[in-house]
Amino acid sequence: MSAAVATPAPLDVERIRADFPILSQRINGHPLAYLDNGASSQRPRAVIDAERRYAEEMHANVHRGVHTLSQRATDAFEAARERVRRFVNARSTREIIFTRGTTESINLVAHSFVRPRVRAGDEILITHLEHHANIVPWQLACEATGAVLRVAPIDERGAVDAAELAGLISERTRLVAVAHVSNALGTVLPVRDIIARAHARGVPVLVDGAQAAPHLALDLQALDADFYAFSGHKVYGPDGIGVLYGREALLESMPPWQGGGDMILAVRFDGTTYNQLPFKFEAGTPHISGAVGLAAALDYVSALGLERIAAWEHQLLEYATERLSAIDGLRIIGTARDKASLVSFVVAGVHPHDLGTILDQQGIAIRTGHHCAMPAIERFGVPATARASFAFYNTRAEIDRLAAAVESARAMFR
Ligand code: 7TS
Repeated sequence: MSAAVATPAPLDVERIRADFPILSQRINGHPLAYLDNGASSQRPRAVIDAERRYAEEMHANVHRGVHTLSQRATDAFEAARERVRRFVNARSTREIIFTRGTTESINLVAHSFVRPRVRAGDEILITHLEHHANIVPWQLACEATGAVLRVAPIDERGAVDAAELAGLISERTRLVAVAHVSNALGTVLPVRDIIARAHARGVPVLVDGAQAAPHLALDLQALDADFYAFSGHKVYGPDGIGVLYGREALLESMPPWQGGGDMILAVRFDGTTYNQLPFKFEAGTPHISGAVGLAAALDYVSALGLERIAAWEHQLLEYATERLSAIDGLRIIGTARDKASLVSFVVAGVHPHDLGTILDQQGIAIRTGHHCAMPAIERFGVPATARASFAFYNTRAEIDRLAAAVESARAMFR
């Protein structure tokens, strides 16, 4: 009578690595240890092949030709939209808008949802750990309208308390916009709880899922988010393509933000009628091959299984945390209980940029700096950190190399 919680079979990481041509390179004479997946992850051959096959066999413009190639391209593009819908479990493809990435998705909401709705004195609520892409578009909207940006705090571990955040919701709050996973600290936010509390006050919620989509299984109907944004290049797909999910009723109520081809039904000088969803928000020729590549990437991660991916990445996180914490003078920035697979850290006496350069000489790629989340990093009294961010194709041996290289850098600066 044991409650059978099936443990997923572990990933065959060595076999998986063979799917990623770029990983077999040597960098500066060493095998590449690619630990910068938070910035951009690598593409499996299946994605590269899908993009190439599209270019070789299908390319033409979409939604506008009767000829065979245009029909093929349109079919491939719309099949990619359906693939995304399934990946996030949205109700309808009308809720899936292709964008250039998370940044553009959030800007779309700032322009078409927030700006027309807010008045001077209205509020937009974010958290202290947001990426600049989930800060600056709201600041611009506030400047244009007189609305006010409010910021929910993070604690000394880098965690966000949903009740504390909800306490900052007022009669004037028009939108809550929060990350699902912090790119600078690794914190997984209690987004389900935040959304439930915001909805109880009648406030819609945008979730920045850039760092979540590669690591967590998504079910947007269960999550009940009003908007959800992510990028292809962080989920093992191409750059220049991303997604905005929006609740259909909200998208219907929003004006377009860019004008041009494809987003119209009829254009006359005395007035233009807009196309239906999702095309209303996709002016101009889209990144068709990018969408096709993204669909292939979602096929790839879905075949591996998000549960198995999360299980392996969790092991990598625990191992990296253990190995790095054992280094004298190393301080991990971001120690929330619920974390995704990245570790931000500083080493006493070694500037993060020097560390990044020394590691690169040994073939180890990490990111250093403020990670486009300056307020989050400065909250911890440092101007910059080094960040190792892991994907399912990373290994414990790569973490051993990281730890050894950090040790040797520390010795150099002593
Ligand atoms: N939101 C979060 C949480 C992110 O991590 C990023 C990119 C973005 C938004 C913007 O995504 P984009 O695809 O539109 O650029 N984060 C990072 C990073 O951590 N290092 O480089 C880019």
